[in-house]
Amino acid sequence: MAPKQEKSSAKKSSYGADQIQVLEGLEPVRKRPGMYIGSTGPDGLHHLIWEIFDNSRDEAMNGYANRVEVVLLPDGYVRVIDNGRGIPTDIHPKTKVSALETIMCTLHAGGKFGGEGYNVSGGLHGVGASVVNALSIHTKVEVHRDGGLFMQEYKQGIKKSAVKQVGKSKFNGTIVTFKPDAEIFKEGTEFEISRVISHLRQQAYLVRGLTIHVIDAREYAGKGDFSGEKYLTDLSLEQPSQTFYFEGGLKSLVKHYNEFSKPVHKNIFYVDKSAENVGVEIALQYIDDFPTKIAAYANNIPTIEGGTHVTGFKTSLTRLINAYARKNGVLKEKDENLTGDDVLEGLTVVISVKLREIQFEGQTKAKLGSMEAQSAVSTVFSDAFTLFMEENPDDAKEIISKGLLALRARKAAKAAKDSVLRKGALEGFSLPGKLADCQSNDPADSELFIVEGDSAGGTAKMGRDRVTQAILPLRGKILNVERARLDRMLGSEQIKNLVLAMGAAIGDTFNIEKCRYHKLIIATDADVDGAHIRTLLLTFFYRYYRPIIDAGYVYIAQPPLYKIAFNKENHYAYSDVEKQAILKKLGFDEKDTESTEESTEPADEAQEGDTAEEAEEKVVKKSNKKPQIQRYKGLGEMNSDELWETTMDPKTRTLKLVSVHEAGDADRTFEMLMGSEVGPRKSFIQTYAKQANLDI
Ligand code: 1YM
Repeated sequence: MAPKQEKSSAKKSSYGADQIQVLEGLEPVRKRPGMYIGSTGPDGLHHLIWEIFDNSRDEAMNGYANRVEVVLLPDGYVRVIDNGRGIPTDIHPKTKVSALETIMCTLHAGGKFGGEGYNVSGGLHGVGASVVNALSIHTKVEVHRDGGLFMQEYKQGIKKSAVKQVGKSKFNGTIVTFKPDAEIFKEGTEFEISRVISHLRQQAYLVRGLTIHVIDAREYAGKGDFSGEKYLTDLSLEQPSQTFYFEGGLKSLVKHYNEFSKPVHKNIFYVDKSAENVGVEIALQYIDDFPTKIAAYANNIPTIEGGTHVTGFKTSLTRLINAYARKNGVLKEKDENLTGDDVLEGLTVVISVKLREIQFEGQTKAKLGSMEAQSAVSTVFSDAFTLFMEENPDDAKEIISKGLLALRARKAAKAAKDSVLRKGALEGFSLPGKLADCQSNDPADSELFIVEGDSAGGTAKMGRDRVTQAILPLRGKILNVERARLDRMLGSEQIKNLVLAMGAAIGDTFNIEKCRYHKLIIATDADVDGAHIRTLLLTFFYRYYRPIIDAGYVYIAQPPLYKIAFNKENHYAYSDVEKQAILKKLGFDEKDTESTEESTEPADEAQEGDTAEEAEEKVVKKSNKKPQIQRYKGLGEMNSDELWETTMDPKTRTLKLVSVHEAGDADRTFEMLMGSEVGPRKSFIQTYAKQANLDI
């Protein structure tokens, strides 16, 4: 395709060949490719595309191009096209060769972009087109510029001939077509389209208004050779292709990140301004969840380890939110400030800075070191975010409530730790009186049943295998207090007993090696209180004993929901479906059953013509009347044999292993239950009241 000229190419070319610094040849690149592209594996291979693409993208960021196409061609070729000014082709005064040739055939020649705009070139090692050229078996550059079409080809970085004008052109732009050298990329030269797409999609977010077209034309072999322009002029739209264009830039990216979460405020904050010659673009929105997502870029390079721009942002955010909360009386004089961590909870933010001179810390370029980025981010963000909060008071209110919730949770956790760790609280390490311990000293064999209520505790004590099973009853009442907070619970005798029984301490002194049981089994009733206590215990484990969950020590007991007594035998059902199945097996329907009394209605008479089984079934029905179904609401309703048989006997019971994921859900549920919103709590209790029996 001859690049079409679109609206953005209005600025005048600013480049003159005399601006290029001339440096060494390309042998070092072929000798030690890893030094220039990181590796010669798939990462390095794909890096070649990013390098060429980066030049087009820089041209777009400087305002001269607004369209880039990346095409995977048959035979391992890649083509990158932009509608920028075209790489200059005039003769360099010192070297007496074309600027294009200098850029393609010498090392470190691509970096000087003059004083105008940003020098945002900077792939992994800031090397540019010459490295790609050196590592390709064949490269061809076509430049549409100054009314002409110029061309040069290379083999392993060495030119085949001088830059030639091969025709006229009414367009401006650059086309680079290259085929990675299989001699260098020994692991293979096959590009992965999904990887290309995901990288370029990301880039499209970072350069607002840039259209990136990705085409996989690899299957399209046979029509014309690679040097023809047919692929693009005639055929590109028949190929599987994707186009990325994000009008909103980083705002669109935040929206994309938060797609499946519930935002706590409606408007996404967005700013794009410069200060101290640093371009700063930031978009953010809070979601109703805990994790913080910070995506930071410097000159479009992901800075995974953060750096000065992230520091500048975090400091300002904390300061601004506290200032706003105080100004509006949400935080009173005596209240303590929200911390950095408080204001980060649930935050999705993308920070992108553009600098002329960029400094990274360490070798990987994963952390920005440029100090001017810190103050620039601080300046730009402070002004814009203050304005945002003033203009969007509803959003501001939600953001601050979110921070306050985090602060409360943090204080609760600290209070809890202090109270449990209070000097002496765990001293002497005597086991709690409530605990009916097991005889075994081997944690791997030992189980702790955490049972709701003294009465169920008593039954469990009688039913258990005392060699391996310990019972700790938790008094329901205390834990049942609907609105009690975790800190108070931890101050409670009940939870302290649990901590002592487990033997692994808590907080800084926690040591999983000391855990006295490798199975901690939560056994609560199948009702709303039970669900509540289970949520609380899971939250407790999630917040204070995550490694114990990770180790797979935490379980939920699965007591049966129904006892079906029939013909002097007991059957247990753990779900409604199972109840139906058992009844069916016994030859009954739900309507034939009784929940309490025995039926007096006559059963069918056996008739002649019945099969043997039918006759037998009817006899059974006749002689034993209807099955009785008992619904268990609590563990205390079972006798010790029943409890052993159904819930505790390792040979017959089922236990549900608790995953971190599940405990995390409990933690969120807990927050919801303890939070100030009444609505969700009410609906939780209503749902649970209905579901509790199905759920266990
Ligand atoms: C498909 C790859 O390389 N496009 C591209 C590169 C350059 C220019 C335009 C450009 C830059 C400038 C002036 C300038 C480059 N120029 C240089 C150098 N696409 C692709 N498009 N005129 C044109 O920055 O002043 C290096 S890259 F060094 F010659 F200026």
